[in-house]
Amino acid sequence: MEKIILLTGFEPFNQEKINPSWEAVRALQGWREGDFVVHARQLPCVFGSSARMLHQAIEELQPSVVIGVGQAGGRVDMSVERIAINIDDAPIADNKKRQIVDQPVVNDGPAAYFATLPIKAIVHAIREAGLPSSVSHTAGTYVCNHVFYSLMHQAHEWGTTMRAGFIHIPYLPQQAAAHPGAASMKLDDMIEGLRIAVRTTLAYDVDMREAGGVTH
Ligand code: PCA
Repeated sequence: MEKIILLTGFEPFNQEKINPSWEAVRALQGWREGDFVVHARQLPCVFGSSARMLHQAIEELQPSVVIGVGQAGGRVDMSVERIAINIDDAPIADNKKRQIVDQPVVNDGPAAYFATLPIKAIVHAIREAGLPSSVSHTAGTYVCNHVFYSLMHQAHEWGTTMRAGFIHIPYLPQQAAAHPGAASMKLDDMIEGLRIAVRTTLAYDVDMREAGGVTH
C-alpha cells in the first residue's frame, strides 16, 4: 500500500506577506516516488487551532511520516530540529492576537520529546546535495514548537510507528531584502531540501552516527 507522507507549512505571520514553509510544502503536494505520496497541509499561526488541525489531518490521512515545516527568519540553513519542549512562551502575539506566556503545550506532558526522524542522516544528505543544513537544538517557544510538541505527544500517546519531526527554514530572498543582513534560501533549494528529508527518512530506520552537536 502507498505510504502517506504529511508535510505541513504555516500561513504568514509577524507582518510577512508570505511564509516559505507553506510555499515549499505546497509545491510538494501530490509528489509521488517509489511507494509514497505527499500530502501538504497549511496550518494557522495560532496556538491551539494549529495543533488541532494537525491532529485532524493525522487522523484523516494516517501518515507514516509527518514533517512540520516553519519559517525561522534569521536562520542560515535548513535546520532539522532535534527536540520539542513543553512550553509556550510567545515573544509576539499569534495570528489571533493572543500572546501565551509560560504555559505548557500539554498539561502534565513530559518536559520534551525527541524527533523520531533520522536527523543526522537528513542533515548529511542535504549537505551532500550542496545545500546548507544543520541540527538545531531548539525549535523556539512559539507556534512551531507548539505544533512540534503536539505532534510528538500525539505520536507518543498513540504508540504508532508514525515517525515525526520538524524542520525550520530561513527567509526567502524577497523577504530577506526587507531584513538587511538576514540569510535566505531560494525556494527551489528549500523544496529540494524537503525532498531529500522525505527520501532520507524512508531510507533510514535508524539514524546515522555523525557529530552534529554544538558547544554552546
Ligand atoms: N514560524 C513560527 C511559527 C510559524 C512559522 O512559520 C515559529 O518558528 O514558531
